[in-house]
Amino acid sequence: MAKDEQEYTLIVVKPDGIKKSLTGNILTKLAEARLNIVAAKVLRVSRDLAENHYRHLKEKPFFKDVIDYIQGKPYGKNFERVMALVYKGEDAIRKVRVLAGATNPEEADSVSIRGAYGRITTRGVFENVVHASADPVDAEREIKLWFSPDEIVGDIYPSKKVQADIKEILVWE
Ligand code: IDP
Ligand code: MG
Repeated sequence: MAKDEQEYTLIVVKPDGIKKSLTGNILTKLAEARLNIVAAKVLRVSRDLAENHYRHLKEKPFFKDVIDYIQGKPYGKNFERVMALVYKGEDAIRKVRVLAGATNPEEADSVSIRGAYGRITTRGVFENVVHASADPVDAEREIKLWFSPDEIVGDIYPSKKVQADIKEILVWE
């Protein structure tokens, strides 16, 4: 990658981060990387999205627990949500991974997000508060999975206009 080339990375504040009221702390920590936010939203994670996002873990014994975890199932209805963001900047993927810390919260640097706020549950799930894309290929796949082009500021990947066959949409009363 050329030194001044812009990268994009997906960050997800997982349901444990929402439940522990950590969104502010996490965004403050991420500000250390001096990146730009180009997208943000709060959403419920469908089973389809969860399974697609974590498809590389399909054969792992903890797959079902990780799917339940990202959907917020263990925390109750109020916490079945996440905050998803796209950050842009030079070397964004690596910088965010450093601030997030190692996958296993017990091995993560103690001042990283996962080191400071994560834990391993009694079921053995790494409850590590945030997702952060691991490399450019993952980042592009994940950003396209979580966001549509019109939810992101700037044309980050090529997009096209299509005629949508809209049957019903929700509007304010
Ligand atoms: P990453 O989130 O650091 O990229 P991945 O290997 O992609 O790590 O795993 C996705 C998520 O699955 C982790 O963030 C963690 O919540 C969970 N996980 C990964 N490996 C394990 C494990 O060995 N035991 C329990 N949970 C795990
Ligand atoms: Mg990963």
